[in-house]
Amino acid sequence: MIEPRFSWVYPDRAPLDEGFVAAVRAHGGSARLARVMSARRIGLEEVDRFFGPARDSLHDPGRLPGVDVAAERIARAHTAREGILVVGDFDADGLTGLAIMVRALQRLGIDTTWHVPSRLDDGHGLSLRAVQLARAAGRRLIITVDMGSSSGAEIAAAGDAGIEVIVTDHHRVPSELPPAVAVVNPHRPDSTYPDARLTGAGVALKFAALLLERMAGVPVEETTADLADLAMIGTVADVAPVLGENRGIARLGLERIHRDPRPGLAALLAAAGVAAAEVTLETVGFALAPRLNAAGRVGDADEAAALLLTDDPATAAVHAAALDAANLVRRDVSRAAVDEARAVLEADGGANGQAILVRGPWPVGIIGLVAGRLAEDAGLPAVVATPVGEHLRASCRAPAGYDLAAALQACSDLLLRHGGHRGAAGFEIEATNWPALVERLRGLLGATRPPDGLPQLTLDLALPARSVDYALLRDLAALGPTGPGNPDPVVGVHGLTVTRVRAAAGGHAQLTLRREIDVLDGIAFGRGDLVGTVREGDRVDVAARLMSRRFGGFESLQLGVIDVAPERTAAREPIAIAATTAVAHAGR
Ligand SMILES: [Mn+2]
Repeated sequence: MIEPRFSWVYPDRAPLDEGFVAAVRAHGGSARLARVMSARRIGLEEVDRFFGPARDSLHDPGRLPGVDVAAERIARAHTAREGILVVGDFDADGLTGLAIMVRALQRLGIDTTWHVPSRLDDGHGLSLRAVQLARAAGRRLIITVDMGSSSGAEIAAAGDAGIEVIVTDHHRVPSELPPAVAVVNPHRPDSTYPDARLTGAGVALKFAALLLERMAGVPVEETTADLADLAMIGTVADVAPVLGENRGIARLGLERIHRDPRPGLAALLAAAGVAAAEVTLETVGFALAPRLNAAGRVGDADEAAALLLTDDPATAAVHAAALDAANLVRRDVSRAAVDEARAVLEADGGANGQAILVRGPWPVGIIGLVAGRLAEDAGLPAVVATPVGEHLRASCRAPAGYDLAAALQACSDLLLRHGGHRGAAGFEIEATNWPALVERLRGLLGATRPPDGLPQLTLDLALPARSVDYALLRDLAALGPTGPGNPDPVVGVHGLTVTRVRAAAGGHAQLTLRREIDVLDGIAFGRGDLVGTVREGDRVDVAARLMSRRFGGFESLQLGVIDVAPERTAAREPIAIAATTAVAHAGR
């Protein structure tokens, strides 16, 4: 009996704008590609930039709010031979952004030191300890990276100590801007910057390029191409959508790392066993970002900053080995914590299909990872709390369809502070309020549970099996580089007959699927369960990513099968992909 694991969400069937399809076609793209682009909100005005060289996707850094005042203040520091302290967040976005800023200032000949606050002792934002460090070192100017918009109190304290602060950040700004010399942040209410999806490292990249142009005549394009590898890592690590300017940064970053990986990244890639020439955004996500983050989670984030700042291969190798070791510890500690959390949950009587809420003595640096794992495995929201000082700190993760930020907002009377998004959030709470929170949050999250209880899977295209071929794979490759917010398209392939299904090593399943006269090969990663539920002769639809398989010198299409459903025969009707094409049919 075939039971789909996901609730499939079909693409919009409304006809596309003819002008948009024509513009995509003018660049060699198809109507099917136009359909996917449109679903990702790539508009007509963006089509030329989308297909053009990567630099076309980058906007003028002079349009970022606050840059003029900030650049003037730094120029003054330069003239007066003042030193500057750069403070960056301890995650991969903050660390790569810090490396960009420090490298730019050093290239200008400015005496620059840096500091990374501790996740455990300081938390996010500009810490008072950082202000004290600046004071002790006689620094009169601090530049923040990937933080600071909400650090009004600390910035005021710096001011009292005669230290000025320039904020560069991409987090939401509070209703009152902090008392900084300048706040460079595309989310400022008065910002006219065209694309607010930049991360902390992205903002640092733009500002660094502007500084080097204004103060040293280095073309913006040169700085951007040189430091885009670092901004690309921050972008992927912060799960910012790889669309618009971020996609331009990702393209330039990949070019940079393929062409000439800087020593720190080369060493980290070697430790991960990935060849620099083979780096994709996926390898950035699973090989580079976790190793850079590991230091801040289970050790000292300075190690990661030092790695990104060295140009000496031998020094880089030492830092890379330390990060790799930290990553192994992080993995072990996370695994153990996931097991413990499951045991705690069992003892509490389980999640009862509502939401998982557990507390335990786990390192604060990994509770987000543990919550993510529990949420993914159970298909339910998960909240994992751990004591920090007098209070509990918690990380929350939820599958699509839930809204954690709204649920926490409704519990704000019980919380010390909270923040986040629909799928990921965090809070702090007095331990005495924990039982009340558990009860209320279970009720709130249980009530917003998606109707059929299945997680959603969004299809980018739904096509009859005969329309799915290697040409489609090549056609959709124009979307790349794929990554967060711009994933490999998922295609609903309709009307297939299973001719063979067998288990493959590692818990996977291999499928042979017949369409009219030939067959398509499928591999379903992590779906060993299909071997017991799918039978030869079954008529099915599959949801799959298109993959290229090299075999005997030939490239052929393979379906990366995500889900299998019984064929839908009802309500067959054409999908209007565009007014000028009426070829595709698909069941719904
Ligand atoms: Mn960030």
